[in-house]
Amino acid sequence: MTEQTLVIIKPDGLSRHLVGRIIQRFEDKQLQIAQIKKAMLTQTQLREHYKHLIDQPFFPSLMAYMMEGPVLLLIIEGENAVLQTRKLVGATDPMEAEMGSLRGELGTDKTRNLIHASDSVDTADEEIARFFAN
Ligand code: IDP
Ligand code: MG
Repeated sequence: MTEQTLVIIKPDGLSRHLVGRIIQRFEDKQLQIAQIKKAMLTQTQLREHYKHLIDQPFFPSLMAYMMEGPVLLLIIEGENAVLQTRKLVGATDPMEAEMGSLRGELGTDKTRNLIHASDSVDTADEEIARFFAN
């Protein structure tokens, strides 16, 4: 089924100049970019986006990381886009992510793991509304 999902290329993806390589992998898998924009995320957006992690000890460093520079927000579209994108991105911890995945290949740190991807169709709808409301 055709779906849309939200991808965020996190600040280190931009500062390490990995945007082209990351987007290439989505295109290779026949996923399309429906919308794309560069933005600085706000504390309010991030507290909502990561509300499931607010009590975690790493939450302050996660917030600082996500606000250290601009991010790239993408709506990715295609067949089974939610699951396909999660597979391409790989497990949260780059040390556990499969080598063929983006985090497995390019990531080195459990917080600074380069990319966000929505974890379900419902979450994707919510996150697309949050970051592409206007
Ligand atoms: P996900 O990004 O793979 O969906 P979540 O559990 O939703 O993983 O966590 C959101 C983000 O919080 C992760 O991508 C990562 O940047 C950070 N994070 C999650 N768990 C940890 C942890 O155990 N240590 C440090 N950072 C973490
Ligand atoms: Mg998540």
